[in-house]
Amino acid sequence: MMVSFQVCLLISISFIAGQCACDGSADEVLFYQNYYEKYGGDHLIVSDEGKEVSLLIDQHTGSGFTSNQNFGSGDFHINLKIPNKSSSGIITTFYLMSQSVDEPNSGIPHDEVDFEFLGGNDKYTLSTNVFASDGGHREQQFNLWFDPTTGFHSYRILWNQYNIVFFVDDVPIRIFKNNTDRGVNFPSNPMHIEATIWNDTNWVGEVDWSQGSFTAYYRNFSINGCQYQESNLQDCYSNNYYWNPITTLSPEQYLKYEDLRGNMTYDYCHYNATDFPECMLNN
Ligand SMILES: *[C@@H]1O[C@H](CO)[C@@H](O)[C@H](O)[C@H]1NC(C)=O
Ligand SMILES: *[C@@H]1O[C@H](CO)[C@@H](O)[C@H](O)[C@H]1NC(C)=O
Ligand SMILES: *[C@@H]1O[C@H](CO)[C@@H](O)[C@H](O)[C@H]1NC(C)=O
Ligand SMILES: *[C@@H]1O[C@H](CO)[C@@H](O)[C@H](O)[C@H]1NC(C)=O
Ligand SMILES: *[C@@H]1O[C@H](CO)[C@@H](O)[C@H](O)[C@H]1NC(C)=O
Ligand SMILES: CC(=O)N[C@H]1CO[C@H](CO)[C@@H](O)[C@@H]1O
Repeated sequence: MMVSFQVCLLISISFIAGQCACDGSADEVLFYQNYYEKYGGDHLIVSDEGKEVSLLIDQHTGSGFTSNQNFGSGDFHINLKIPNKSSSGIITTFYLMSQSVDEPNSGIPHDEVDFEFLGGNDKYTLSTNVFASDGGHREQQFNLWFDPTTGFHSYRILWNQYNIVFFVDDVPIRIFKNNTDRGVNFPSNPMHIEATIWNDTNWVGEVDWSQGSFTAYYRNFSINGCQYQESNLQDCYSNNYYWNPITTLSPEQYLKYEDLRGNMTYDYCHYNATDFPECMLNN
């Protein structure tokens, strides 16, 4: 079953009304239709009648939300604005995950596909990572071509049986191919969506709590995903879902992708190629 409430509703409504509401603004999907609070209590605030959520972290706690459903494939997106102050030590995220953050011992293999902003003083590094039933360690990090603190930008993860593609404002910044036939691990378990704000002193430095609290803002809660129900993972590979036949970038996308590779500031393959067969493959 396709969980694209926005699309489905729009089509049925516009048929009845005989007019097209296709710009997506009229029937925006609201937070609680697809997500719920994971932790943080009053540090998670839903506003603008459900169209916006803010996640706050202070010395007491961070906060986060998670999707109602698990998915077997999809084209997942969110619009995000990260904290606009010196935020060393603070991490703002949007990611897919096979198990819940609070259930690390669930026995479900750990698959994860991450966007993580590593807050800094002047620079805001965007880190991406892939876990595939393993410990991850596949970081690739970028400096972006805009300031992610001043406005909302789109962060998107396409996940089908051929590849995972990370997009920022529709620019592909990373491709992780399914090369399981060549010994590369690839996420293969149902995943849900999470978004959090947290701190990690070891990874990104001390937090200066004297700055006060830190807030990230999220919008655009529609989900284009194949909802996972027990035993239908193969159905999620069907070409009836528009994202499944996507195996390559368009020439225009590829040019932008190549351009951005020059702005990669960290590549796990550079340091750790021998541990990861995908680093040895030249595609
Ligand atoms: C940072 O964002 C807050 C709202 O979250 C706003 O009130 C404040 O003016 C912003 N500060 C700067 C320096 O842009
Ligand atoms: C690469 O980074 C530089 C400096 O941070 C920036 O000026 C440029 O726009 C970036 N290019 C792309 C394609 O992101
Ligand atoms: C990865 O590709 C193989 C074929 O090479 C396929 O059998 C498998 O189902 C794919 N894995 C996922 C998770 O889509
Ligand atoms: C929500 O995100 C989708 C996918 O990036 C985009 O097509 C759509 O225009 C966005 N909607 C809003 C209201 O920003
Ligand atoms: C290299 O990968 C291994 C796991 O295969 C991990 O334990 C180690 O921390 C990684 N090193 C770096 C520098 O990422
Ligand atoms: C508010 C919050 O989540 N603080 C955490 C920051 O990181 C330290 C070290 O990992 C934790 O102990 C805090 O709980």
